Amino acid sequence: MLNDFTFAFIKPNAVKNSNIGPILSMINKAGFRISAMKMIHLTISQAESFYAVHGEKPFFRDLVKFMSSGPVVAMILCCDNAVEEFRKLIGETDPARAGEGTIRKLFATSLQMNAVHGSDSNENAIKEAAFFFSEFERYYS
Ligand code: IDP
Ligand code: MG
Repeated sequence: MLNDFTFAFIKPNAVKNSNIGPILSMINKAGFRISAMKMIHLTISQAESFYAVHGEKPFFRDLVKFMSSGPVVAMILCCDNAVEEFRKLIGETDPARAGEGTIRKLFATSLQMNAVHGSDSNENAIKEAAFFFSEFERYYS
């Protein structure tokens, strides 16, 4: 897909570890334009809504606790084939399996605290972007 976008956030562990700057630098160097960005501390109920698809998983409660433990930096990122390109840049969910030079390989502290989120489909990118941002907070498409 041309000129499309994905939704991403920098997770609380990477924010706490002062890795916002290095991660944004990698995102820009990889050719993404930042169309929207904000720092936000999710409530437990907001984290539950965002990860509702994982509601039945054994790691759900801990994930929600982690995701509401501190602020995240939420973003809408634009480039051609954005969803797929961003998933390549961040690497596998489990940092032990993530490729060398990927964001998760470099900045994850565990499987749960894997530094960044990236949408897994165009449909979810649209939903997740709308969860965090209004139309007035977006500057490119
Ligand atoms: P993704 O973030 O690569 O799309 P998902 O399977 O959608 O991976 O899982 C969402 C998030 O839940 C992961 O990024 C990670 O933070 C956490 N997670 C996934 N699987 C596990 C697990 O087995 N144990 C603990 N946390 C997990
Ligand atoms: Mg996912």
